[in-house]
Amino acid sequence: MAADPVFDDEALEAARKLFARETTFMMGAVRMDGLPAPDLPEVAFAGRSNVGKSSLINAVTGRKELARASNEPGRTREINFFVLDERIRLVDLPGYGFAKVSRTTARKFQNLGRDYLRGRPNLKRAYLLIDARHGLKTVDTEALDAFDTAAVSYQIVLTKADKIKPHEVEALVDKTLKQISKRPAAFPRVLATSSEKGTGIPELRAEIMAACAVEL
Ligand SMILES: Nc1nc2c(ncn2[C@@H]2O[C@H](COP(=O)(O)OP(=O)(O)O)[C@@H](O)[C@H]2O)c(=O)[nH]1
Ligand SMILES: [Mg+2]
Repeated sequence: MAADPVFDDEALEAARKLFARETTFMMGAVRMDGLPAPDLPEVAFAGRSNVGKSSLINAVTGRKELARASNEPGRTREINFFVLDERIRLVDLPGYGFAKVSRTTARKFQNLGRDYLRGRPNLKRAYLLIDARHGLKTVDTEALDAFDTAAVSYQIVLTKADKIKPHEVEALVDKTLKQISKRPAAFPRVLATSSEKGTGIPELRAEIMAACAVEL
């Protein structure tokens, strides 16, 4: 919802074409030593459970069932890897802020996510998803701290923008930009998306393409 479009029509069209190519589920990993070799650029999606990570991966790849297929019980606690056009890996990190699991169990998943973020040499950018109805919560702030500590470039993506009014989306983008302005690893753009309506999806594709420095 930025006033100046960051990507021109050509960049958006290139990204549309790239993401129209095949995306496949590669594998799930439960431990750091089970990760695929770091031989492709990766972007990772992080956020609280239910924030809309799987829906967003489905929306950018135009595949309704892709991430849901990996969303069976157990799978959401793994790191799931999807490969686009055999050139970019999209990484679905375990959700944090579980209400129903013990703190120890929750911490273990967070550690896997944190270890991944800390130690992944081919990670080009992490997307931290924030529910547009709620904005940044304390638990998200902890995730931001972890990103900043790990010096991983991350970008905030608001999800479910269709659930609030357009002027509220704009206000939340501005507020969130202010909240992250002093964070060293935060990318200075906030993207508002709706997987339901498709809002912001072309822009997110272009962001990913640019972050991975991939050309058509
Ligand atoms: N209205 C609306 N609902 C969404 C959107 N994205 C996700 N949801 C819903 O939010 C719930 C959680 O989504 P999911 O992608 O499974 O979240 P995850 O746990 O982060 O992977 C599901 O019921 C989705 O249908 C969106 O853009 N708009
Ligand atoms: Mg999910």
